[in-house]
Amino acid sequence: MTEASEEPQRDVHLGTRIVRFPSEELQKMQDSNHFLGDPDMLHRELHDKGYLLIRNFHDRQDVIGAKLAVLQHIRKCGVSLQADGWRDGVMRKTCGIDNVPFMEGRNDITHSEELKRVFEGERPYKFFREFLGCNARTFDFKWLRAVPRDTFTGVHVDNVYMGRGTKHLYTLWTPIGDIPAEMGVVAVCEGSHRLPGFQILQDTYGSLDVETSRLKGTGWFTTDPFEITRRFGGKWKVFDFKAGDVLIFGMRTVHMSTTNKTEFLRLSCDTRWQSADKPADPRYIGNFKNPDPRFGLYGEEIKCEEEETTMDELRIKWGFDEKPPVTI
Ligand SMILES: O=C(O)CCC(=O)C(=O)O
Ligand SMILES: [Fe+2]
Repeated sequence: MTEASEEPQRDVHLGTRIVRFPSEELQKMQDSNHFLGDPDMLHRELHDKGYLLIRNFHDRQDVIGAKLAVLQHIRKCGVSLQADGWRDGVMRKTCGIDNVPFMEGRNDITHSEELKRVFEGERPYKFFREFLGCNARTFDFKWLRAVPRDTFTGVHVDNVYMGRGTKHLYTLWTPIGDIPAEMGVVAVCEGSHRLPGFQILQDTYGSLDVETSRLKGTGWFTTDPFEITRRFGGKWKVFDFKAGDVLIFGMRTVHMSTTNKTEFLRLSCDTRWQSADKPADPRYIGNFKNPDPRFGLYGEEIKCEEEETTMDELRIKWGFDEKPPVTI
């Protein structure tokens, strides 16, 4: 019996698709905890699959402490949370992307004691020191996210946003709380960083710098996960995360997020890690200016001005001009 048939299936919203999980189309990630302490095997796993799922990477209580701090901050900032139930992150009915605070960059909440204990704590430093075989550094910039209902991150590779330093840069995605697939987790396309079928995507979209190319919009290649598997191959994978679990992947792994279909605000933070002695993308270390919401989720509403370009135009230039299929 396959694993897919042992577990009850649910509907998970993945971009423009509704997919049964677990199923052939959306499989469950396997963790790599058995390789902890063996950097060579961890590198081999990351090379084979394009991601490492590590359970209990952070201290669970520390992550729960960080969750409370973020929710308190959000509550202070406005009206996205219900007066009762805010401690669980229950959203008001009216809560949407426009009334959750933008928390990316370096600010009072990203660098609060509660969050630093997790995101710049001894555990990630120790992991990356061993994994990299040298001192590790993390960007000062933190991508702290509060994601409301019906919202998701589209398909992308991180290289398009942060490719100006070492290519050996790693994303550490940390769910802040228990986050099942229905609430908005990162979905990775296994094999997308190295399979020959993805070469054309990696040589075009994957090698883009969204700022130098003056791209307007999200920086996402598509919102349809199956456009990726149909054109290039790979397998979409997700997981029901518990507080403390993390996902690690490199700059060329194609990923997106599932849609938050719950009443709870989805909290997570992506941090970046690399060797301390390799060049770091200067936009995210030291004294950077905190960003305006520009790319990702917040890029959706932005209008295009002259000499700027859109993903639709670039897709035509790269030969991906067929319109994405109408879905659902
Ligand atoms: O949390 C999300 O919605 C997206 C996360 C992501 O793209 C990343 O960690 O690189
Ligand atoms: Fe990403």
